[in-house]
Amino acid sequence: MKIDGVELRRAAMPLKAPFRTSFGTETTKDVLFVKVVTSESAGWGECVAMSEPRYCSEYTDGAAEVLRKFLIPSLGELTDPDVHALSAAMEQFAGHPMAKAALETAFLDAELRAAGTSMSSYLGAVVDRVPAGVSVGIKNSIDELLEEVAGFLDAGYLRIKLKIEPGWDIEPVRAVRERFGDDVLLQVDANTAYTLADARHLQRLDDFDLLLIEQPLPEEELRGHARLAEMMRTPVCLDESITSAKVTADALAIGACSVVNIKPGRVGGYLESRRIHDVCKANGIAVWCGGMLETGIGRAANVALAALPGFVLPGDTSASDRYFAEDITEPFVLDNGYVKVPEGPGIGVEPIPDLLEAITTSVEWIGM
Ligand code: OSB
Ligand code: MG
Repeated sequence: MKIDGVELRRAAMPLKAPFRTSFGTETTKDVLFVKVVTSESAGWGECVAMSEPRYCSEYTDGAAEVLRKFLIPSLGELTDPDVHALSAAMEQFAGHPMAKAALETAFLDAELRAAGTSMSSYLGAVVDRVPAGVSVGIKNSIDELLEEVAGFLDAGYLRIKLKIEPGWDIEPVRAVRERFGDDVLLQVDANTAYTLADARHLQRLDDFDLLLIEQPLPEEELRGHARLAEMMRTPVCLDESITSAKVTADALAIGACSVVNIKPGRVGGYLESRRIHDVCKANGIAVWCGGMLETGIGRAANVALAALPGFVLPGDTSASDRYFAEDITEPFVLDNGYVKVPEGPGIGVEPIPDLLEAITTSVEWIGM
């Protein structure tokens, strides 16, 4: 398979409502789509970097630059590449996992489409639908929060994740438990907003029977998480800290977490995601699939990954209408709390040309 070139496409997807976390508020999703065109097919990837480097060091403009300047040109040296060769070629450059993941996924999609194989069967999926959770942003009031959670439970979501930060933690969790009961699968995500000095405060969350607390401490603090995990009954889950299969193995070895959020963009793609899944499964550690407000392109691949056997908890694999009034692919919908795994070749969905054009802000072609 010969690579003819790569299209980088920037788009602005309006969000139905602002999404607030401990690190900032998003109102529009700044997306970078990567389309790889080969002698036999074309494939799509969605870069999950955000417009500003707040969740991690990558950001959309930076990802576009590293793709056009280093990652895409490095493929020119490859003759008849497969996804492993492509992935190896990108390893000469440090960091930038989200940019790498987008290019690797676009190529893998093209490769699988040419072979007539679905992403889910390629990765090793064992189910044809996955349970959907939803991530609920920080609100201005408890009333607003309860109204939003009620809407998501009515829609059928099987698990609720509340974003927390100092000043918005114990009371919102208590309010959701009191209003919706103990049967709701409930978890929280701090996006690194606490320090180990907050351990006594965070212990108060133990009263609410949470599934897990996600990334309470900064990314580098594996030992801090291990210490916190000893002090809390609530299982500690890592998101930002999990940057590779090697880091995952180290985190598990020291007891830094007992649950892992796998986000393909954060770890450099679906091949590394599968390795993390395998490490966790071999250690009896539950994993679930995180999200980065993906459009249907990124969502399709995430849902395929979430169909692997180690994904035993509902992911942030929500329906398209969680964030978007109109997705750019055929929308992902909730059916009794589940989202269907696409069956077609590759990621199994494509952008609808008119809808993609409508949100596109720039297009650039990089020939080989
Ligand atoms: O920490 O999981 C996170 C969104 C952007 C950046 C980081 C995170 C999130 C979410 C939303 O929690 C996940 C989603 O619904 O796509
Ligand atoms: Mg998180």
